[in-house]
Amino acid sequence: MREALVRLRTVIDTTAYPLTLPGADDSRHLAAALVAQLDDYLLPRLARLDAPLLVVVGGSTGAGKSTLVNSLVQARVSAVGVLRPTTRSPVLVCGPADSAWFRQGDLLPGLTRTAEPGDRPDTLQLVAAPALPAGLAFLDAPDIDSVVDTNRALAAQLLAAADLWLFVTTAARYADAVPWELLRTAKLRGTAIALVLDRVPPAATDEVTAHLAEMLAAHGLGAAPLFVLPETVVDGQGLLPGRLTEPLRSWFARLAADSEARASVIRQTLDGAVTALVPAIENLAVAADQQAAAAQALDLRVHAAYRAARHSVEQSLRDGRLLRGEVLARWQEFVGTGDLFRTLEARVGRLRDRLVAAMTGRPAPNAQLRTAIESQLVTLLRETAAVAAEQSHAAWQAHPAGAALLTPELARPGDDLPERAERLVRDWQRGVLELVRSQGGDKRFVARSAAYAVNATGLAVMIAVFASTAFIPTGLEIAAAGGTTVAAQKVLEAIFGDQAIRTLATRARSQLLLLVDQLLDQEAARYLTRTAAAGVDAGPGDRLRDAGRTLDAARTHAPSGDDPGATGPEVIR
Ligand SMILES: Nc1nc2c(ncn2[C@@H]2O[C@H](COP(=O)(O)OP(=O)(O)OP(=O)(O)O)[C@@H](O)[C@H]2O)c(=O)[nH]1
Ligand SMILES: [Mg+2]
Repeated sequence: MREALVRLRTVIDTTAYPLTLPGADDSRHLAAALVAQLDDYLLPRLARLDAPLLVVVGGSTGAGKSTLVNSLVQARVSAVGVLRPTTRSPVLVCGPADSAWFRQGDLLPGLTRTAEPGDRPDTLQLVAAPALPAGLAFLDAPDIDSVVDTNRALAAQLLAAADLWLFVTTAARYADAVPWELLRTAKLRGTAIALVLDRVPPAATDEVTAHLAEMLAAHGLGAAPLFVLPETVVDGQGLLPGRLTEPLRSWFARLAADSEARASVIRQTLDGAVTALVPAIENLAVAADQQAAAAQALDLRVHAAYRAARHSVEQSLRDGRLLRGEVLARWQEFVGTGDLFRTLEARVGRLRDRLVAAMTGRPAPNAQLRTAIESQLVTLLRETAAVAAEQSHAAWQAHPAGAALLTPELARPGDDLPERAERLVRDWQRGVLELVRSQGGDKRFVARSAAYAVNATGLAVMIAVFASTAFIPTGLEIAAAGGTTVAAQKVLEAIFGDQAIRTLATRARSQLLLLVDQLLDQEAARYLTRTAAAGVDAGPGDRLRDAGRTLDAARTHAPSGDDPGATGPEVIR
């Protein structure tokens, strides 16, 4: 059982709910509360079943909790006051024999033990009271419905560490909502409870007691003993008259004296707390799975946007869209004014050879064409990346978890995108020339391919990549109208008719798309790293459920007889 709980603690502690989803806050709190309860109570209690029974005194502010604790131990161990709330730092009173156990700090290890009164919520003042029998300790907690946040949180934490809740309410406050919420929790957890109805005006005793008893029965808490204390004046020490607290004191004295009875209270609360873990874990498992699903959904949206971007680049290469404007003009200039076009004849030799032959000795190929290709491609990449960023941003904006991860700059491509796109195109162009040089074919070609020829062929290959087949009319017959456009077309047709150029173009195209993929991957990573950094694990729900099943198997199932809670409490006056 202990092992199962230790394992469960690790799993709960390492499961995060970082994405902003409905209920994620609740899950984070629940997980933190469970880890706290395991550390504060379940693990130390399981390790020492015979440790003293801890009664945590809880209730609304001013109900008289501190006064009651002081009265039960016959000493002013906890400050009482008129300023609400008075108790801010918990005070634990035990018999001298039990001091060592509580001082040792296994229980509620997060609270620093002190001997002096204080008002820090992270300390626990320990007081030994000779009037208190061994085996029993009272913890005076801050108010449960406090205006002070830390008080409320601390009170809940302390109640989760109790073997027995002693709930203190008053004739004026017993119907308040907050105590009943906590009592419901206690009932769900199977925590052992006793109640004190304090400061009851004698005339109203029957009515108020009956009503409270009714409420308790309706909440299934009828089995809890209910102590009714009439309104009274406190003595000079601020203590209640002994005769009024006598029934409570003797009830606790009997409990302290009877190790069987104490063990049974402890078992009840312990079993209840462990049993309550099972649905809580399922709760967390569902939330953890939602986190994983949301992270995945966010990633999918980004993948979809950047896949579409890649597709759009591919499409632009295929439909000849890039072979327009400046690029086309430069290409026409490049081929139309040189010997290239003039030497071009249908069905004559290999175009590549002719290209080389025609261009040998010409001035350097048009650097402007290369620049035009570069800027055309860079523009395409920038536009495509902008669309993908916008789409991803819009998709995340529409998702609560996505919106929380967004920052404004994600709506645009990365700042360094223009630079990277330019580098990409230059790298690609260099790669194409390298390809022409190395894959250019036979020795004859290589021998002839001076730097100039390599450049010319490289440009033709780039144009072929841009043109793709879609741009080229299928028939080779072109109306013999003059003009450079027709000339350029013819050259393109010839280029596409040339197998070597086609092969080179296919490779150059793949290389370009590979570089584009890398570029877009980097762009998408700006988003994907955010979901990754949020730290949602894969399959977190299963890990939790698995740990829950192990615990369930280790659990000693308490026999569930008739629920005595529905009948009505034993009222002690
Ligand atoms: N007359 C009368 N006064 C009481 C009784 N019980 C408590 N008081 C007074 O009510 C005030 C509040 O009592 P505390 O014991 O400090 O109340 P508490 O529940 O500990 O309050 P917090 O620490 O603020 O949560 C003090 O002034 C007490 O003296 C009682 O039975 N009769
Ligand atoms: Mg108090």
